[in-house]
Formats: sequence, C-alpha cells, structure tokens
Amino acid sequence: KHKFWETQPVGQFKDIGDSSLPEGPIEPPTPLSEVKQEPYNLPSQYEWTTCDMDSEETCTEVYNLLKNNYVEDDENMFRFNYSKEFLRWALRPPGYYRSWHIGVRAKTSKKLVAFITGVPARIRVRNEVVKMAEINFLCVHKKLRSKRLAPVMIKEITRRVHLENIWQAAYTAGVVLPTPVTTCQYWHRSLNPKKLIDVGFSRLGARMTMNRTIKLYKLADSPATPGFRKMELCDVPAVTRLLRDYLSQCVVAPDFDENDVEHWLLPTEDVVDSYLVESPETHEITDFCSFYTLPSSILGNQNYSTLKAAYSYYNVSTKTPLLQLMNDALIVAKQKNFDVFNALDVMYNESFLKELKFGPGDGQLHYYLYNYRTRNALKASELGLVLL
Ligand code: MYA
Ligand code: JJ1
Repeated sequence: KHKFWETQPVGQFKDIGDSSLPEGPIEPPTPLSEVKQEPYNLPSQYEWTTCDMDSEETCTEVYNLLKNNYVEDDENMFRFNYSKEFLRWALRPPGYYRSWHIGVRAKTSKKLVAFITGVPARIRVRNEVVKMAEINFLCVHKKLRSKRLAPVMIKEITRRVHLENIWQAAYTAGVVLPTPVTTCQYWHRSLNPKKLIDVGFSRLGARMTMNRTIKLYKLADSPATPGFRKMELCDVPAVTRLLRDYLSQCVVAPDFDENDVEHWLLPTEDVVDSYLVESPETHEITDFCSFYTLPSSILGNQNYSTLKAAYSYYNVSTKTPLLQLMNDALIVAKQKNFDVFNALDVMYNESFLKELKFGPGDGQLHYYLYNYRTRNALKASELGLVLL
C-alpha cells in the first residue's frame, strides 16, 4: 500500500502494539563516508537547486509556488498562504543549513516546480534530547502530481540531513502515513463570524441568526490580566526558563535554549506575536502566550481573497489561569484584525478550547518521527511540539 514508506525507517502499521520493539532509533547512524555523495536522480527534465532564502528573487519564487500549490482543506476552499517574511523566519533559525532548502526546477524554463525544507532542532523524547531535522513545506506543483517526485525529494533531504550527521526528523501532515506519533484535532475560534460564514469557513448554527452569532463571539476591547504586555528582548532569559519548565511535562517537546527562544518567540510583525504577564508587584514573569500569523487564500469568493488566521503557538501558565490568558490572546488577536484563532488539542489546550468557544474543525494534523520509534502513540496532550 505504501510502496515508498514501507522502505523507510519509520514505525510500520504491522508493528503497532508490538511491545517487544524498543523505544529509540530504528536504525543506527552509518559512517559519514558511507552517505551517498551525489544527489538522487530526478526525471531528466528537472534539476536540483538550493534555494537562497536571503535572495528576494528566490524567496518570491518559493512564495509563489506555495501560494498556488501548497496545502488546501478537504473541499479545496482555502489554501495556506505563508508570507515571505514568515518563510524567512521559519527557514532561518539558529544553526540552519542553506543546503536543506531544496528546490526542483524545470531545466529549460528554470521555473521552480517543487520544494522541501528542513531546519535543525533539538527535540526531547521522554528523557532523551535528540538532534533532528524538522521537515516542512514539501510541495510539488499541481501539474506534476502523482509522478513519484515526493519520494525522491524526501530521499534527497534525508541524504543532506545525514551529511550533517543528523539521523532523525520530525514532521507533520494532514494525511495518514506510517505511523503517527499522535494525531491532533484542529479547533477554531471565530473572531469575525460574519466573514467566516460569508466565505464558507463556518456555518450559521441551528436556530442562530447573524446578530446572535456576532454577539456570541464578542470579546472585551482589551486584555483583562494586570501586567499583560508584549514580550521584549530583555524577557528572553525569563521566558526561556518558564517555557523549559513547562515543556518538561510533555513527552515530546523542543529543547529550547535562549537563542531558540529569541528566534522563535520574540515578536516579529505579522509573523509571530508573544505576550507575557509581568507581576505588577514583583515584576516576575509568570505567564506567556504566543501565536503565529498564517493567512489562507480564499479560493473563488467574489468578496474576499484572504482569511487572516492566528495559530496558537506556545503558551505557559503558572499564575494566571490558562483560560484567562488565552482569552487575553483572543482579545489581542481580534484587535489585530484576525478573522479566526486556531489551535490544536496539544499540551493543556483542551482545558480552554470549549469554554472559550472554539469548535472542532474538519481537519486533523498527524505528527511523525523519522527513524525514531516510540513505544506507543502519545495522547495529543502529551505533545509539546508545534510545527509551523
Ligand atoms: S506536509 C505538507 C505536504 N504538502 C502538501 O500537502 C501540499 C499539496 N500537496 C503536494 O504538493 C503533493 O501532493 C505532495 C505529494 C508533495 C504532498 N508527507 O510524488 P508522489 C507520499 C510525506 O507521487 P504527490 C509536509 O510538508 C505518499 O504516501 N509523504 O505524490 C511534511 C506516497 O508514498 P507511498 C507523503 O501527490 C513533509 C508518495 O508520497 C505526503 O505528487 C514530510 C507519493 O508521491 C506527505 N505530506 O506529492 C515529508 N504526501 O506510496 C517526510 C504524500 O509510500 C519527511 N506522500 O504511500 C521524512 C523525514 C526526512 C528527513 C530525515 C532525516 C533523517
Ligand atoms: O481550516 C480547516 N477547516 C475549516 C474550514 C472547512 C472548510 C470546508 N472544508 C473548518 N471550519 C469550521 C470552523 C467552525 C468555526 C465555529 C465553531 C465550529 C467550527 O473546519 C481545517 C482544519 O480544521 N484545515 C485544513 O483542512 C487545512 C489542512 C490541515 C492539514 C495541514 C497539514 C499541514 C502540513 C504541515 O507541515
């Protein structure tokens, strides 16, 4: 059934429930001298290219490929529209490798027709911190689908990750592959219900009018928590401590240091927003919340072309109840003109989703590890990793 994935060092469906298999790497690293030195072969009309995301021109080509060919919902009504600034941020974290930003071009026209990326990360699985690649933005142009290009791209990025002496990876997908570490549910909180209904993102509930719906989703004009403010550079050490402590409760989570926190969580306009609670008395930083900006193109609507969505990222509560903290996050997202606030049922998110009027979406997100077996699938709440 999975001609490609059956050949890869990933958990296989036939092994589910086999408790004799140990947790950890599925196959050992090979000596670097044994890693294939030349790129894999592409069909003869195509060639590999390494995408320089510092180049405005290349970044625009990647942006356009994804804008027109990346992930859609199951009814093809919406398509992710990652901004250029977002792509630069997502692809250039501390210690990134340019060689992991891989494109495929048509030889004659030089048009970019496919893409896949990796960025380095330290990910903890129970007590083990493992160097991994986070794989994302796998995309094949719509006209070149089902030609088995994706397996070649996956093998090529695997080769380039191996050349850096890294042997594991983490990735997510909307499709079921062998075999998920966990499966998460998307939840959505309407901020601009009229627009969401007009574009078909949500529907008017039974026995509901537009006016009642708008009232249902009304939020306060400003955050309620005393000391709630935007995160700044000087907060990096305190936020790192807070986050490390919080994520230590999860089975799978990133092992963030201060450099990672500065990159991934310091606010970047229209890319990532982070807020914290600084105690007005002690000036201690006790709570933290963040979300990233990922608009979707609305396909074929007369009145609207873009859905502005915020995605819950990392949230930590030690003093402010998580419910109140996330309500403040909704308020600032509404103030910033987002139409919807999305979240997965990871970490402690289940404790606020229903009460804050999130509803379950029709999409799921499956999390995977490459060359690392976990004894059982995890509960979504045991997962402390959010991939972009
Ligand atoms: S997930 C986002 C993926 N992108 C999209 O959904 C955008 C829209 N779709 C497309 O662009 C294409 O449909 C893609 C497949 C490119 C997805 N992850 O070339 P094919 C398997 C992994 O004929 P196409 C993200 O970015 C499929 O099961 N495998 O198919 C994370 C089949 O294999 P098998 C996938 O439709 C990516 C084979 O590909 C996915 O033209 C993580 C068919 O190939 C998928 N999302 O192209 C990648 N979709 O026969 C893995 C299909 O066995 C990383 N397939 O079932 C692994 C770790 C690597 C690093 C390791 C380092 C140590
Ligand atoms: O956004 C998603 N679904 C929306 C729109 C559905 C449109 C028709 N298919 C949805 N809306 C209902 C909202 C409603 C608001 C009021 C309360 C009740 C709920 O359900 C879904 C997620 O649910 N998104 C997708 O399907 C996009 C793809 C998701 C897989 C992503 C793979 C990512 C790859 C990563 O690297």
